[in-house]
Amino acid sequence: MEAESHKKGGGSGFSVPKSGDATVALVGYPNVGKSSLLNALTGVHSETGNFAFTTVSVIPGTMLYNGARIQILDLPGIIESASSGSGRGKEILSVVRGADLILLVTDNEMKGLDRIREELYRAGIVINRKRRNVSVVRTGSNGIVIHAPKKVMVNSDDIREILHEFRIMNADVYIRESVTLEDIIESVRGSYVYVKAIVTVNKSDLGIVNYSVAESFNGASVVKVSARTGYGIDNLKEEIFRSLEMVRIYLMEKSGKIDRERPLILRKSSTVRDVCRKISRQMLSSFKYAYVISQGQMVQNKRVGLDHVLRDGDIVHIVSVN
Ligand SMILES: Nc1nc2c(ncn2[C@@H]2O[C@H](COP(=O)(O)OP(=O)(O)OP(=O)(O)O)[C@@H](O)[C@H]2O)c(=O)[nH]1
Ligand SMILES: [Mg+2]
Repeated sequence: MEAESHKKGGGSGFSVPKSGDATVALVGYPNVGKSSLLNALTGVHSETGNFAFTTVSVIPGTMLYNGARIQILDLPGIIESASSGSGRGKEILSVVRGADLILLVTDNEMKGLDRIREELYRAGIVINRKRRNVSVVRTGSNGIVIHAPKKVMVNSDDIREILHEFRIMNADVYIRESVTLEDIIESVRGSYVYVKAIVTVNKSDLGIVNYSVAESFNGASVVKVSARTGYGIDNLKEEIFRSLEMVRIYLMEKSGKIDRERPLILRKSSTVRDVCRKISRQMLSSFKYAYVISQGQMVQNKRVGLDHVLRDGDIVHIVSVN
C-alpha cells in the first residue's frame, strides 16, 4: 500500500489520492443525500443543499472503524448518460472505477437506482459479479475453437455468433467455469472492473416508497439509513467494513507484547508477505520466519513462511535475520 507517500491525503478535484486501507465511492443521482451521508459516516463537512449538483468536485473523508481507516469519496450526482460524456459524468465514473467498494445511494423514492447500474456498466464497471475465468486468444486460422471442460455447458453457436459480431473469425476460446455470453463479451472488450456495491436507501425518515426495487438489485445488501436522524448509520458502517473483507492482524513484539490498539488492516487472503510489506521494505528482505497464533486453531504458534495466508484476528510474530 502506498499510503505513506500520500500522507497529506485530502485535496479536492478529480485526482484525489487514495489513502487509508480502502476506498469507498458514494454514487447516486443528484440530491439523494450523498454529501449528508459523508458527513454522517466521517464527520467531514461536505456542502449539502436541497438542489442538484451541490457537490462539484470529489470530497474525501475518513471513516474510522474497527481499527481501519476507510476513505470515503463524496462525488457529484451522476445523471443519465453520464458514461457518454454528459456533465462531468466521465470523470466521476473514472474515480468510481478505482474504488474498492461502491455505495449506491438512493433516497426514499428510489431515485435513479435502475439507471445507475446501466450507467456504471456502460463505463465498464460491473457490480456484484465476479470476473469469470474465460479468455479469447485470436489466432490466424482454424475458425473459433472452444476449449471447455466436459462439465461446463456452453452453446458454441452463440459464442461463435458473438465473436463474429466483434469480427473475430479465428480464435481459441478457453472457458474454465460456467459462463454467460455477457462474460464472454466482457472478456473480448477487456477493461472491465468488477466492484462490489451496497445499496444505501437514504431519507428513510420520510417513509420508503417501493422498497422492492432495491431488494432485486443484483443480490446487493440493502441498508436503510437516514443521514438526517442518524438511523442505520452504524449498521451501514458495519456493512461497509464487512463488504471490504478486511482482516485485522495483530503484531507481537519480541517481548511478547501484543499491540491490540493498532491492528494492521489487510485485504482478505493476504499473506505474511503482505504484512512484511506493510511494515517496511527491510522487513521483507530480513524475514526468516513467522509465528502465527490463530483463534480456534488446534496447532497454535505455528512457524510459517511468507506465503502463509492470514485470517482475521491472527497474531503474528516475525523473526528476522540479524
Ligand atoms: N429528510 C431527509 N433529508 C435528507 C436526508 N439526507 C439528506 N437530506 C436532504 O436532502 C438534500 C440533499 O442532500 P445532499 O447531501 O446535498 O445530497 P447530494 O446527493 O450530495 O446532492 P448532490 O451533491 O447535489 O448530488 C438536503 O436538503 C439534505 O438536507 C435524510 O436522511 N432525510
Ligand atoms: Mg453532494
